[in-house]
Amino acid sequence: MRVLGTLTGLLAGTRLLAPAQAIELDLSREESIKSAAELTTWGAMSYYSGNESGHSPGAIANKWYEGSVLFLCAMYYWHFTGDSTYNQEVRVGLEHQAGDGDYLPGNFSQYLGNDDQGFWGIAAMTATELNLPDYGQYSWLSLAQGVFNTQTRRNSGWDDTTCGGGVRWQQFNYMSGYTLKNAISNGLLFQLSARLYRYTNDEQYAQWAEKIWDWSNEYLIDNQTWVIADSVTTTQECKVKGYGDNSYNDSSFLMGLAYLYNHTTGATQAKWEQALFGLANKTLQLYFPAKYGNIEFEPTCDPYPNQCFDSNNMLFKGHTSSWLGWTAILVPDLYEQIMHVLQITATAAAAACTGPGQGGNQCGSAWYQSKFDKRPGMEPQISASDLFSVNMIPFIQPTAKKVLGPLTSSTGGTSTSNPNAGMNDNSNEVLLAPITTGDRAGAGILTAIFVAGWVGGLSWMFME
Ligand SMILES: *[C@@H]1O[C@H](CO)[C@@H](O)[C@H](O)[C@H]1NC(C)=O
Ligand SMILES: *[C@@H]1O[C@H](CO)[C@@H](O)[C@H](O)[C@H]1NC(C)=O
Ligand SMILES: *[C@@H]1O[C@H](CO)[C@@H](O)[C@H](O)[C@H]1NC(C)=O
Ligand SMILES: *[C@@H]1O[C@H](CO)[C@@H](O)[C@H](O)[C@H]1NC(C)=O
Ligand SMILES: *[C@@H]1O[C@H](CO)[C@@H](O)[C@H](O)[C@H]1NC(C)=O
Ligand SMILES: CC(=O)N[C@H]1CO[C@H](CO)[C@@H](O)[C@@H]1O
Repeated sequence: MRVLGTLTGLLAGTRLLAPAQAIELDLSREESIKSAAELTTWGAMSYYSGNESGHSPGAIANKWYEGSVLFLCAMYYWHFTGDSTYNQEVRVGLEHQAGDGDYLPGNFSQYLGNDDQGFWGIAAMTATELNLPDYGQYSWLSLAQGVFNTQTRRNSGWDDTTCGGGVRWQQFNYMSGYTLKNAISNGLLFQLSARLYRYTNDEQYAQWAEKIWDWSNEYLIDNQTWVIADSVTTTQECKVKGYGDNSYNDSSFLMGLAYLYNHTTGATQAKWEQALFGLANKTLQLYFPAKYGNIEFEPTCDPYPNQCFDSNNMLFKGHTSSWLGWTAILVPDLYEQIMHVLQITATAAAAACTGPGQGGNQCGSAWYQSKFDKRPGMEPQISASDLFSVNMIPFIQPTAKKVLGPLTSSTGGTSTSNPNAGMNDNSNEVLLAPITTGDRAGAGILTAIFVAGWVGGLSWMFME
C-alpha cells in the first residue's frame, strides 16, 4: 500500500508533488490494517455514483448484483473498523433496490438470476446481523425474508419439477441459464436460510437449509472429495455437471455450514460438523495453495490476464476471504487455520495494491504475484477491502457494547421481522405472462450481456 502525501501541503504550494510513501502493512498493528482497509474501501466506493443526482441508488451500470457486493464490503468495513462513513449511502441503496420488499426491482427483475437476487438477500441479512439501523419502508430482516420467501415458494426459484428440487440459475425460461441449477444460487439460498435460522430461531429456516443442503449434496457436492460442481443441467436430469473452480461456490456453502454448526447441538450438529470441516479443509487447500505460500488464489482468473475478463470472477476472492473471516468467528476451532492464511494473503495483497491510481494505492487482481498486475477496477478494490477488514478480527475485543460475531434477535439485533415478506409480490407472475416480440428481443440482448458476464466462471471442459 502507498499513501499519498498530504493534500494540504500540495494545495499550500509548499511541495510541488507529495512523494508517494510506501507503507509496509504491519499485521501486528491495528492502525496499519485499519488504514489499509480505509484506503481500499474508499477506492471501492469511489466507483459508486448512485448517490449523485440523476443516478439510481444501489444500481451499478450493467452489473446490478455488484451493488450488493459493494455494500457488503462497506458494511464489513464499518463493523470491523468502526468507521461509519459509508453507512448512509448503503442504507439508501439497499432500500432503493428493494422492489416490493424482495429485491426483484422492476427495472431489472426481467433478466435477473436467483444468484443476483440472492446476493442482495445476503446483503440485507448482513445489515440485519450487524444492526445497521433500518431505513425506509422495508426492514433489513424483512428484505432477507422476502428473498427467502420468493425463492423457496415459487418455481422460478426452488423448482421441484426437475431433478427433485434445487434452485435454478435463471428465473425465466427465456433466459439462457434457465436449464441450469448452479452451485452459487443454491449456496446463497442455503446460506441465507442458515442465517435466518440462527437469527430468528424459527425452525422453518432450518428445515429449508437442510433440504437445500441434501439436494446439493446429491447433485452438486461430492461428500468424499468435497469437489463442488458449478452447475448441473436439468435437460439431462442433472446428471451432466459443469465445472469451474470458483471459490465462491465453496465458500457460500461453507459460510452456511458455519452458522448451522454454531447454532445446533447433538446429532444435528454432527451432520453439519462433518461437512463443515471437510469443506473447510478443501477450500483452504485449493484456494490458498501451498505452491504459492498459502496466498489466496483464484484458479479460473488469477493466472489468465487475458481470459479473466469477467468482473464477477474478480470478486470471488473477496467473497471467500470475508466469508472465511466470519467462519473463523463462528467456529473457534477453525480460527487459527483461517486467520493464518488471511494474514499471509493480506501481506501479498498490500504489495499488489500499488498501482498508480487511487493515490498510489490502486489494487490489482492476482495477489499471489505480490505485485500490481495492472488489472485494477472496482472489483479488485472490493476484494482487497473485504480482506483487510477481516484482518481486523484479531484486534477486536468484544465488550458489552461491541459484539464481534453476527447478532441474533435474542442478542441485540433490532431489525423488524416480517415472515410473510415478498409473498404479495406478484411481479414474477406478471412477467411470466406471454411476452411480446419486442420484449423478447429486449430480454435476449440483456441475456447475452448477462451470460457473457458469467461465462468466464463456467467451463465445460470436464463433463461427467
Ligand atoms: C457519493 O459517494 C462517494 C463515495 O462515498 C463520495 O465520494 C461522493 O462525494 C458522494 N457524492 C455525493 C453527491 O454525495
Ligand atoms: C428504475 O429506473 C428509473 C428510471 O431510470 C429510476 O428513476 C429508478 O431509480 C430505477 N429504480 C431502481 C430500483 O434502480
Ligand atoms: C454423502 O453423499 C451420498 C450421496 O448423495 C449420500 O448417500 C450420503 O448420505 C452422504 N453422506 C453424508 C454423511 O452426508
Ligand atoms: C484435507 O484435504 C487433503 C487433500 O485435499 C487430505 O489429504 C487431508 O486428509 C484432508 N484433511 C482432513 C483433516 O480432512
Ligand atoms: C458461535 O459464534 C460465536 C460468535 O458469534 C462464538 O463466540 C461461539 O463460540 C460460537 N459457538 C459455537 C458453539 O461454536
Ligand atoms: C472445493 C471444491 O470442491 N471446489 C471444486 C470446484 O470445482 C472444481 C472443478 O471445476 C474442482 O476442481 C474443485 O475441487
